[in-house]
Amino acid sequence: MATEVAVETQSNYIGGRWVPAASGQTFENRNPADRDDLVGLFPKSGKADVDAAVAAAKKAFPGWKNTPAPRRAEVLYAAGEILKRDKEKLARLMTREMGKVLAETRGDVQEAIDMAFLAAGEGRRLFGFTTPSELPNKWAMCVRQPVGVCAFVTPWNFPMAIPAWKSMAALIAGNTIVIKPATDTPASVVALARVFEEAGLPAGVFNVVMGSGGEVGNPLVEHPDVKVVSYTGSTEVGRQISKSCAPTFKRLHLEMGGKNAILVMDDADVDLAVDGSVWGAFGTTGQRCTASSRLLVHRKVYDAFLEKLVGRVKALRVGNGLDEKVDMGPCVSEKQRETVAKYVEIGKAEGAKLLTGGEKLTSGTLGKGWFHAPTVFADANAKMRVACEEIFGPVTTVVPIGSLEEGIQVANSVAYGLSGSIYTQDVNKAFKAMNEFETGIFYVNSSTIGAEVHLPFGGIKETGNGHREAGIAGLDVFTEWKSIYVDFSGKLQKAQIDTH
Ligand code: UN1
Repeated sequence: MATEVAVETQSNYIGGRWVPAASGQTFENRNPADRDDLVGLFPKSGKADVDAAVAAAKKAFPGWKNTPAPRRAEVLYAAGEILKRDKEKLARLMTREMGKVLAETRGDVQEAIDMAFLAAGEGRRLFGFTTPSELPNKWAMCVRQPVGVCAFVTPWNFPMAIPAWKSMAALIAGNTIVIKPATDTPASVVALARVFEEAGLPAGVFNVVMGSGGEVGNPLVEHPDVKVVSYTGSTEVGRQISKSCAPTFKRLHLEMGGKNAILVMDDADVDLAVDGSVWGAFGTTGQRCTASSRLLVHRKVYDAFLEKLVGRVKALRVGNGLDEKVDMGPCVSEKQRETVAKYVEIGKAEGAKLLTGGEKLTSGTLGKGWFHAPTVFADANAKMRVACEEIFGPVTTVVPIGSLEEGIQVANSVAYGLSGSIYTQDVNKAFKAMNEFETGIFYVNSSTIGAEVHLPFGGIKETGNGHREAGIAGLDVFTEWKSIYVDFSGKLQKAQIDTH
């Protein structure tokens, strides 16, 4: 694939200005479908750049906080309109830097548009509530207030949607931001910053610092002037960030791994279940926290399901995501493809049956990228590593089950709890699974992916730490509740004491 635009050197965005890293150095961002295609050079930043960005965000905070929320909303509405106008261009850039197919990068930008409009709508709501006081002539109410400077460390699999989930919610609530995008996908966040700039967001409210986790992420999450950290990525890094935030009692929102199960019951519409499984397992090349990486299939439909599944997976067209005929793009990087290859070996060694895939794709132009065949393991038992650990690539593992109870037990046997799904025609089974799956998201007769922005997104167990993003619930991460009592009785009244 030919390079579409001249290679540009991008800058950090600090205090409303585009500035190079203090080090003067840059790092390369290459197309994972074609390593000859250099998407751009991005600033290799460090602590000095982080300090400058946090200082800019701190300085901008009082002005943004005191801007009425309906006025803040106007900027977000404008950002939503610009994203709509530029959707195709942004989607192409994202496919080029990250690899997922155009239909999906269009969806990623759409998720940012949806989030902009959802958050903007909150500008005229941001509801607190009033409630009767237990004392006469006393008023009781509570309001949401912004917390301060927020630090975001964002992943490469949803290069614009996830930064938008976090940013739009934080901004409407009156916070300011420093974001460190994944080094595999900085261009999409640079593009988001340009959208905010054009929309009229005041200088210093949204700042971008690019570079590695060690050199930028660590000083950012440790910075004493940062009040909220929101991180999406691996459970391992989330655990480290948790420790970094503890000494200064920062508010921390974590969105981490998943090993999401689709439970296919004996009464399921098998074709529909296969549709959902292929989409959930191989959409985004399996690189979603919500990916359907486990398929728990009732023995009565097991053979029929596998036959259809394998047929469909073999027919998937793998290639450069800019080609509209392609179904699945590459892994995001060589490192990610190595992880996939390692798990394929683990699966074989543990005795799971490799039904299709299992190899890197290197012939012809595919050899220029980090392609891996869509891979299905079957006849696995629930304890195998390929059935328990997050792979984050185009691999799904099928486990036979004998009953609803066993399916739920196996689904809940992993460390994670993000998304789950059941295919059944029986309303009782659907409700039982809905009630008993240990996940933050659940689907009936639909895949494990496809969350919409106006519902809370997040998981339990080792997926999260009790917070949610998107929806109205997402505002909780970025606001402090303030309870206010107004006594207009003209005398000293004592709660809990005068009343009893
Ligand atoms: C993720 O996998 O990191 O529900 C986010 C979905 C998308 C978001 C996924 N809307 O799959």
